[in-house]
Amino acid sequence: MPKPVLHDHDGHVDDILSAVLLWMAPEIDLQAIGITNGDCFADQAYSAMVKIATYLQLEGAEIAVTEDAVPNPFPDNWRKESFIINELPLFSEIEMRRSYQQKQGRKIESVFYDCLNNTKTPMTIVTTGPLTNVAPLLKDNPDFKGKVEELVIMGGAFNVPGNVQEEGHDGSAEWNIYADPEAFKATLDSKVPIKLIPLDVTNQLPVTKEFLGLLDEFSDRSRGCTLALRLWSLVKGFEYYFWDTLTAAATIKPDLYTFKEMRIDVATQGKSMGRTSTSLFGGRKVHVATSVDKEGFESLLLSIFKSR
Ligand code: AGV
Ligand code: CA
Repeated sequence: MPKPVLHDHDGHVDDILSAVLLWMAPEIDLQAIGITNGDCFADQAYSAMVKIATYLQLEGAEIAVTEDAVPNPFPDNWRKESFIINELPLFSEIEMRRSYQQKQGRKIESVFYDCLNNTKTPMTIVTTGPLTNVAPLLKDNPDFKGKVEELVIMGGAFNVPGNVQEEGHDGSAEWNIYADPEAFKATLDSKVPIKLIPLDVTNQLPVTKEFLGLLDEFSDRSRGCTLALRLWSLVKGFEYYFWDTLTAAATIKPDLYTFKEMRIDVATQGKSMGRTSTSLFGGRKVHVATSVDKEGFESLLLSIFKSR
């Protein structure tokens, strides 16, 4: 039986490709995708996601959107990538599928609520952006505890520097947590089992030219590979990691990863806002990914993208 999954993402290149991976993986039954106004402009990322579903002929998952702001907004130049994605020439030929025409995306909170409320099998929630939508869902519905199998989160930095470079910040935090530290804190306060994919492990896997070359080899036969190549090619020129796709893959094939149980906490104020740390006393037990089988991961991605 495929795992029922909800994916909340914030619209950057690897977020979109993670949604595609979860949608295409036979191990997963992706029921809904939520698009948050984090590392994107949500209306642009929503429209791009709809075009991609049409381009790859993917069906079944409802695409939802929330245009509320996050407390600490992502840099505009990163967010603007969503305009470029939405206007990729790749999509100019395709006709919007009728089921999506003129339809506004429903709000994430109602779509996720409906999915959890109706599910007979506990669901896995994957987040590859801030926890702004998922935290209140768990907080306001304590009876959902038995409905959520686990939460798989891309976020945090423990024994490596963070990636926030904002004025007045000490650089110790990872962006998804920094964007809404209170939401992450509230998520830790829930009773749901949590797996975390932090920068400590994603730093080990940059998106390489070699990997893009493999996608290129299949791009004349595979729309999945063509799309992945085009999207990742938009962001080359600086280090771009397999952040969110590593998180999707940890949901699809957890055996590729080593996890360590740790007690963790998060700073919600001050110059280290959003910093995650281990805590000897107190804190909340989570399973933190510490390493991944690089070859196994890359071949998993390739085999999924190649399948369309
Ligand atoms: O901190 C990693 C998160 C991931 O969810 N995002 C990108 C991934 O989607 C924020 C981020 C960090 N550095 C970035 C980011 C960069 N150079 N460009 C765009 N986004
Ligand atoms: Ca993201």
